[in-house]
Amino acid sequence: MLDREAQKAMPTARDRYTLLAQSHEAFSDNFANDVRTGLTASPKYLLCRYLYDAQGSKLFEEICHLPEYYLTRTERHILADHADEIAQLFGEEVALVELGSGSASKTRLLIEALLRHRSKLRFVPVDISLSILEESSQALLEQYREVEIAAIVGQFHDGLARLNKIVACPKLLLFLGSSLGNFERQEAIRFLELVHEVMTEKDRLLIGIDLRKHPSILEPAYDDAQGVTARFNLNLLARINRELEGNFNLAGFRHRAVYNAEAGRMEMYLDSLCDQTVPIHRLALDVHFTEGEAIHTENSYKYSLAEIGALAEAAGFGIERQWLDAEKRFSVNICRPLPK
Ligand code: AVI
Repeated sequence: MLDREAQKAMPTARDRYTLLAQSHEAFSDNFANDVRTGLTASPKYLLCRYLYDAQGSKLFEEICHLPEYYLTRTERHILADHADEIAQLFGEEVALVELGSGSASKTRLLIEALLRHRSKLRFVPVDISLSILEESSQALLEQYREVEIAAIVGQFHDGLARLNKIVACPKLLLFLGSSLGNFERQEAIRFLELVHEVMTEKDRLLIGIDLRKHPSILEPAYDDAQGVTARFNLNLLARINRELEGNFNLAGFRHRAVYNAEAGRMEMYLDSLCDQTVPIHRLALDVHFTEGEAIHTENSYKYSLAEIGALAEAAGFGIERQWLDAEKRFSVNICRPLPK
């Protein structure tokens, strides 16, 4: 047991935690404007980043445990098998940065591997959900006394812009869960270019990317038997009701998920089950729907190995290591920035 003096000297979980936040107004203003733009467009759409309010983030956590949603557990297996090898790519000093950290559950594998050979570690999670960020940071700080956290609540671009002010040592940047798949293909290149800009030659980027495969595996992953993904998708309408005084009747819409093989992407929609008009009071807007009319809510792109190579190269990276699971469903890639 530690004596009193030693206990006093030991930093508490609070001392090891800093939160950097984007202003709340900036967030809610964007939401209102983006909902107006999307629901007055033809065809109608809503940006998928708005799926993740506190409720949506919880539902997404549930999705990650579903039997049909193979992505999370497959990536976890790959990381578990190679965490030590990844940790050995770095010297004594390294900071772990996670873009879109969510509950950071897979990150624990890397934190533990890094701590096996180091006495301390700075972790910088970046996420748009404050509640999930605070909850997961608290759990990590309690579990690992050697970890210090500088959490950034905001969009990835904000996180990247602040990164080098808070991290001076080599970095391992994580972009897990095939989150890259939620960008359009050109946007994915631009995003990786932004990441490249904040990296030095000693840094590495670890990206988990879902692979192209048969729709019989993909479609159930995005339309599960328990209806969790349907609730996740419909929560977007519930969020508009909560935050913008919308009047969506959730029973008047149905979740739909289809694989577009040509574009190589899963698409999610909310289909109107009847002709209806939905007022959104805070926007002073009435939105008209015909029966069967869809709101496009998400694209989730899948990549071939050749497409991953081309994507990395286009953004200025070389692929240093690449691991797949035995069924070739998912890939984990270590990207090295090529000289600028
Ligand atoms: C967060 N993102 C990578 C998930 C995906 O697979 O595109 C979001 C998701 N949408 C439906 N299920 C999961």
